[in-house]
Amino acid sequence: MTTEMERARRLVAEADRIVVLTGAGISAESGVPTFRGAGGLWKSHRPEELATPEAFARDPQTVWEWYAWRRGLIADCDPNHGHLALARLALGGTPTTIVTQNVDGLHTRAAPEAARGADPSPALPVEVHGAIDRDKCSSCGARTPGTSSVDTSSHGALPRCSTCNGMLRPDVVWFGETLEPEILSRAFQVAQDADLCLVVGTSALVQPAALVPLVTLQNGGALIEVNIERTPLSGEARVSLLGPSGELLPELLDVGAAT
Ligand code: BV8
Ligand code: ZN
Repeated sequence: MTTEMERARRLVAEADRIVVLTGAGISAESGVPTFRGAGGLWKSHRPEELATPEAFARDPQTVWEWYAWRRGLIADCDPNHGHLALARLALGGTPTTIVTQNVDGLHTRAAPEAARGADPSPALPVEVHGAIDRDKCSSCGARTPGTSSVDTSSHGALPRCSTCNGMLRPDVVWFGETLEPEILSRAFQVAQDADLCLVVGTSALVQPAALVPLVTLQNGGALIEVNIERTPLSGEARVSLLGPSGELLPELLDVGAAT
């Protein structure tokens, strides 16, 4: 009797081009809280409260406090076996592009770790919602490395751009903001070219990122979902693997979790 995992492994083995869409769930086993799960990031703060340009305009100190706290939390987290298994897939034979909604930078850190001295670039992700560890100037758009020690003691103490003195912000896409057009079109292009989409650890609620798997499906591709629960995409999946991605991805992608 063919198990779901065997069916999924065969789909991966037979795929010509793979696109991966990951969400906060892939980083849960690294210790990064998800957004909507129990004890999720947003339990303490609602997204409308803080991850919006309006919130930043109204109360930049509180928004910076939340991001500085998240930066500090993420700094203590490492890529897990799920990130590494995907990086090894992307560094292997089948052309694979990792598209992530996550801003935690863990896929970016997994790439060189998996490449072990080889060129890590095939495993570097398309970060459709930006990166929390980067700052962006609200005025001139200059991007610089961010720190988790942000002085939020007063409005005047908030970080400023060294070029134009504009207000710095975390280089992430907030609700109500459009994604960088060239990044979004690249994500849709690889989804269109793929004949297999692996959807890992996302509630598939946030648009337009959640359209990526549908683009692959519309072009006749197949979907494999890896999640600890069913989502709105589960019904569209050729195979739905229920369980933690840190355990299932090494098995699915044939890379031992131990390595
Ligand atoms: C846009 C960066 C055009 C910030 C993020 C009203 C006004 C304005 C816009 C809208 C509106 N109504 C709807 C919209 C569109 C809105 C949207 O989609 N809203 C949703 C909530 C309905 N989208 C936007 O605003 C986007 N821009 O549309 O621009 C526009 C402009 C104006 C007006 C209209 C349209 C911008 C969206 C980007 C938001 N920024 N992040 C920050 O992080 O601070 S999104 C944020 O959610 C994170 O990036 C996160 O990745 C993402 C998606 O969440 P998930 O990754 O899926 O995480 P979640 O916690 O939900 O789920 C975790 C999953 O993992 C669960 O399924 C769980 O079961 C699973 N899991 C848990 N553990 C494991 C696991 N799976 C496997 N293994 C485990 N161990
Ligand atoms: Zn500037």
